[in-house]
Amino acid sequence: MEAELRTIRDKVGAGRRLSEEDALALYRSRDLISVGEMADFANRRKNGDRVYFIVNRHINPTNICVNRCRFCAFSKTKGEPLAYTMTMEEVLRRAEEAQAQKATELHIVGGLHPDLPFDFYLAMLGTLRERFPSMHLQAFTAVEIDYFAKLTGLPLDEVIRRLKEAGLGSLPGGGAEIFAPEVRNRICPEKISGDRWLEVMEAVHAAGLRSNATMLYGHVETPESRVDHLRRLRELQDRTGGFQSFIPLAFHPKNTQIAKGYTTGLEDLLALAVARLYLDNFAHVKSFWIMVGPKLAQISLHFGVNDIDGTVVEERITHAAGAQAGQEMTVSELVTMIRQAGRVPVERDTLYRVVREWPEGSA
Ligand code: V47
Ligand code: SF4
Repeated sequence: MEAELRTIRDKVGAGRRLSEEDALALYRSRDLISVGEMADFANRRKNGDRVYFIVNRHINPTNICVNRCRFCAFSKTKGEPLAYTMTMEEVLRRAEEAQAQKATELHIVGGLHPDLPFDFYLAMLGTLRERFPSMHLQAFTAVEIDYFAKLTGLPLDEVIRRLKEAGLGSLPGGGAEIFAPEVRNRICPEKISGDRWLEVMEAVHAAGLRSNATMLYGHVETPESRVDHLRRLRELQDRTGGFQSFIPLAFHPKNTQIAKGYTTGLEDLLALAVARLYLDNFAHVKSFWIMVGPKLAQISLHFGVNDIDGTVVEERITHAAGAQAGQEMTVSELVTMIRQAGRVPVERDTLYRVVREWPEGSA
């Protein structure tokens, strides 16, 4: 093992916090197995053998977006041929399907539409809550929450209060991308700053809602900017404790304005393992199998990951950018994948409460 890694291994073993230099050394290491072993150790100390998954359904009510980030193949400008906005009936039909499949969560994110009013989103949450009272509504990235504040002129905490009152249960982690301005300005110049993303999340946590955090990697960012991103997340988490899980998102280049190849298996596994080791105040590190593929998602369970997202059913954002994976995974496929990795599958709800466990030997 490299000398630098040995020092890091000692820290991990003693439960000591890693520095930014440590995280950088981990990203630069090619000793994948040693890094994975450390991440696996840190994960199992926290989560034992249990690996979570959720039965959920993604809904993207509109792809019309005024931001048009350079890495985004999903968004369209109003009037373009493939631009769409779902009617309430179309949203409800998807929610009904989710209910029939015993989903416990709807994951709802979309573009920043130039003329849908805030009331549209409040009505959507209200109707979903009324029709599906047991379904958790995980909706709107911090970018959308900021947009609602701009649209209405209301203060951030009032926007969040109204959404919560209408049925919002928690926030997904999207829109974080890479916080460092020199990278952010190149990949999504119109998007809110990293500082603002963190400010919105702080307000969300203060309102008593949990959220996730993400990092988009594999484009023009540097290892330093990734470490900076993780450092800012760890600092906010120290203050609020409101983040539930961290999900690294692998950049998919097709149909985007960023000329780059797909990420490799080594990059994907390192992104997950380094997050597990550096983000010592995050309980959960999640593989989004849609992005890394089901095979690597399974292997990642030995590289610090304790959560696989999810049944999903319909995925537009990564598939618009060339994702090769399917869009839906069944419960039995998820259970088999986790079991084969030698772990205990646990179906969770959004807040990580156990819905069902599959202990060894159970059917
Ligand atoms: O913010 C957009 C990413 C995010 C591309 O919180 C792309 O549990 C790769 O955040 N290649 C939205 N990624 C999705 C998201 C998410 C997904 C699953 C689970 C959770 C969670 C959150 O998708 C965007 C952006 O970072 N994205 N375009 C692309 N071409
Ligand atoms: Fe719009 Fe989000 Fe796509 Fe950026 S990533 S263009 S904000 S939908």
